[in-house]
Amino acid sequence: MQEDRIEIVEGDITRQAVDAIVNAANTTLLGGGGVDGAIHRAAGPELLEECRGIGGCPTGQARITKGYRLPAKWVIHTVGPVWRDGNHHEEVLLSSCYQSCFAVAEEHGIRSIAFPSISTGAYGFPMERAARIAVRETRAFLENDKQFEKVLLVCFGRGAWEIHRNAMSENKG
Ligand code: AR6
Repeated sequence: MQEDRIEIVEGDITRQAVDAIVNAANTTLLGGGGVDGAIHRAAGPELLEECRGIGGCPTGQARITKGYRLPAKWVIHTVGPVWRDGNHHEEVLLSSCYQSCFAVAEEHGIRSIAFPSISTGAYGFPMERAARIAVRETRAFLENDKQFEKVLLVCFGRGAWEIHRNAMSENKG
């Protein structure tokens, strides 16, 4: 059952013991604040070294690196859209982030993955809308997938957790 494979958890994504964690990066892939900063600090300097060799990533796409000192074996870096007014392809681009991460994960035989709430911090995407997209894309992917055991949507704080729980129940039908 696909619903059993989705978990909404409150916590720090750098502590998740899954095959891959997703980083909400920027197009340079050279680090930043928020979850990106936390992942680079926890993974150690080798992560930045590997990222330098990639040469960036366009918005809506994803790139994979090793996880180095993280509990996770892999980091999948994706670049969410900056929220402007909702009329600049923000929703399509955010959906594309989730789709790209799942595609990369599948190619690497990954069976468990943890996502942060991409674009909802520095990039200003309204979290209710972002959570609906995260839930919708995860369900759509799992519908046709047999390889994945677990998809975690990791929420930073109780408020974020509640928003994601609501998105899970409201979209069920
Ligand atoms: N674990 C899980 N979630 C976290 C953590 C954590 N340790 N830390 C923050 N969050 P943001 P963005 C949540 O700003 O909006 C960076 O500088 C946070 O509460 O990290 O995609 C990049 O380099 C929020 O809900 O990412 C880019 O320049 C969510 O993660 C830019 O920020 C995303 O917030 C990307 O902005």
